Amino acid sequence: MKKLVLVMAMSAVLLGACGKKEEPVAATPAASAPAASAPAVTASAAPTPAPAPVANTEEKVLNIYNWPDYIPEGMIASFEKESGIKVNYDTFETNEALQAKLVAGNTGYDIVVPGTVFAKAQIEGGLLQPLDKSKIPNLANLDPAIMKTLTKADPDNKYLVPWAWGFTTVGINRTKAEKVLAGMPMPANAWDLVFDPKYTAKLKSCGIAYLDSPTEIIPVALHYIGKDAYSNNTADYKAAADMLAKVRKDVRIFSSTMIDDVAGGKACVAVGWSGDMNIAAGRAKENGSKDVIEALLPSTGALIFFDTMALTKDAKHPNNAQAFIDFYLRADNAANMTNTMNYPTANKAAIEKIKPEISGNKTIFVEPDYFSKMIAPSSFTNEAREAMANAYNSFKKGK
Ligand code: SPD
Repeated sequence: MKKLVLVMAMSAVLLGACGKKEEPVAATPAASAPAASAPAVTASAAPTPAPAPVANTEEKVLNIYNWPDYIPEGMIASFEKESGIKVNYDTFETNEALQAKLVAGNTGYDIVVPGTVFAKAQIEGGLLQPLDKSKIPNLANLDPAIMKTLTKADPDNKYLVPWAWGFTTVGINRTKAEKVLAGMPMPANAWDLVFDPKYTAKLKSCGIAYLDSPTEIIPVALHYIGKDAYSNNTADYKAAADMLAKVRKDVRIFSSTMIDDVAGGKACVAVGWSGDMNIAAGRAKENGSKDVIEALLPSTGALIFFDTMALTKDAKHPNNAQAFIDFYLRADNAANMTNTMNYPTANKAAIEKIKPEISGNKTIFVEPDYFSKMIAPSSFTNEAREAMANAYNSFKKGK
């Protein structure tokens, strides 16, 4: 019961945070809403027999391209065993890398997992193909409130199925950071730890890590300086680059796979993803470290993201891909992802299967009060992406 209340509150708040500029959501799930576009049935029409199920004649292969550290061990093997489909599973580290593959074409992948901030343009650019929802009955397990937030990127929920969501934030090895701060109080706003030279000058000695991508670092930098994280104003990008230039010399690690850097003590503060910071905390413990590692909840908020499964426009195995999506959407599988990867699922049916230590972790299932501070995802125009890339490259080069 407590978990049901939790998911309802989460959905409501998430929607509030992410749907500020949108229409209010209908209270009924999409599945039970009247089908406005359904053809009218006339009294004289004979009942149409249900079509016979069509056999899946595709070769038994599926090619998936996902983020690293995002799938529970054994999940692919169990899908392969059950379906007889051989899965080739590769990973990419940034939305930019996935975008470049999709634009080049002939990716060879059937399922890709873009963040919604990129997926909107990918849908508009014809890089993805719509799903055949009749092949994915477990779509019914998804939280309608979250699906409504995804309509910002995918207006009719035709292309995207949520894999997980999370937020970009500050991670800390409190034990090591406090030591080098030597009595200097922790800032009220955790973003100061990674963006204010007063802190970075000290923390550099225990290691500062940043995600290695323009569209990860520039939006949080914009937010830190009080600008729209998804600004379309190129002057804002110059301001973000100026702020970042002041801390450049203190940043040691640029990586989008920083779990081991944080867990192993190479970085004591990081701009990273919530779930990865929680994985790092767990991994450090498993390795016998006594250091306290945490994902922080900055007082000014963090940036929410949604990562979503989609079919590439030239997927050779769409039926196998939809079979996998349906498998992933089973409550047990979605719960297993959240329980092991520390990212919340959008699968409402899975919520009651989430372990108490995960559902009770406020940096995974963020409390409603904090949600109101979260920055909702938006999308980038091509011009904004270019301005971001320029700002980021000059920052990284130190010029
Ligand atoms: N280890 C899984 C990381 C998933 C990160 N996706 C983040 C996209 C943020 N824009």
